[in-house]
Amino acid sequence: MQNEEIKAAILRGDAATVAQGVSENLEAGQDPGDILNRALVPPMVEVGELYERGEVYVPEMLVAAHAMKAGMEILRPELVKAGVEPLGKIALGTVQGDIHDIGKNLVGMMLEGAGFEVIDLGIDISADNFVEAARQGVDILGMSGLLTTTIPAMPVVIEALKEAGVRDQVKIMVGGAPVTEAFKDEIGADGYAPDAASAVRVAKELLT
Ligand code: B1M
Repeated sequence: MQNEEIKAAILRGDAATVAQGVSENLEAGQDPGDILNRALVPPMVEVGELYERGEVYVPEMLVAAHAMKAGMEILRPELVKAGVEPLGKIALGTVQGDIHDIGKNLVGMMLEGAGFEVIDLGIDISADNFVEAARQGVDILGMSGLLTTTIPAMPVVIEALKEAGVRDQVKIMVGGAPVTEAFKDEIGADGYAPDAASAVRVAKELLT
């Protein structure tokens, strides 16, 4: 299948065509890294830019991300076999006491679509679990929080990282509706993104 057809299928949220296209192209001997970079990443970049310009909204971004994920499920083992290096490794979780995960999942899907390896820690994640993820050797630790009552858990995680001696081994990105750039500065995180499209940009900046 032509890359253009896969791209168009992602943009219209047609997961079945994306999965079929990725399978066909792998069977035809196409390089897994090429499929990622030429067919799956470009439409996610495009949808992120459209979102930032206010030309599409969260639902469009979600359907595109779901379609991209259908292709990634097939491609991921082949990327590993081929030794294709991800842009970076990021562990994402919703902070303790908070079970909102729609935004976190969207951020994860957009990051995956951009070529990051994403470890989804889940929801209601304790400081100890974030510390453990940092110890596993990720580049970025991402904390999501949707409640004004739960985002105070973010500085608690940062303190726990310091106490465990791993704060300097990871970059910390924070986000979620009540989180702001000023809050990020106040708690000593490294990056803040207001939405999933800018989370990709911020994650790339944190690794340069
Ligand atoms: Co809740 N809820 N909720 N809720 N909920 C809000 C957040 C609320 C604003 C609704 C309201 O009152 N108007 C309010 C919070 C008020 C406040 O804190 N000031 C609220 C409340 C109060 C509660 C409960 C306490 C209600 C109750 O039980 N009395 C309860 C708390 C449960 C808990 O967590 N312990 C609760 C429960 C729930 C549901 C379970 C029913 C459900 C969650 C389902 C789920 O996530 N699986 C839910 C929902 C759906 C919402 C609303 C309606 C939508 C949230 C959402 O998914 N938005 C929300 C009201 C609203 O926002 N209109 C609300 C869409 C999503 C794509 O956006 O999550 O902001 P968002 O993510 C964005 C950015 O923030 C950013 O990128 C994302 C994509 O663009 N982002 C990051 C997010 N994480 C990031 C991380 C990053 C970077 C960017 O880096 C790591």
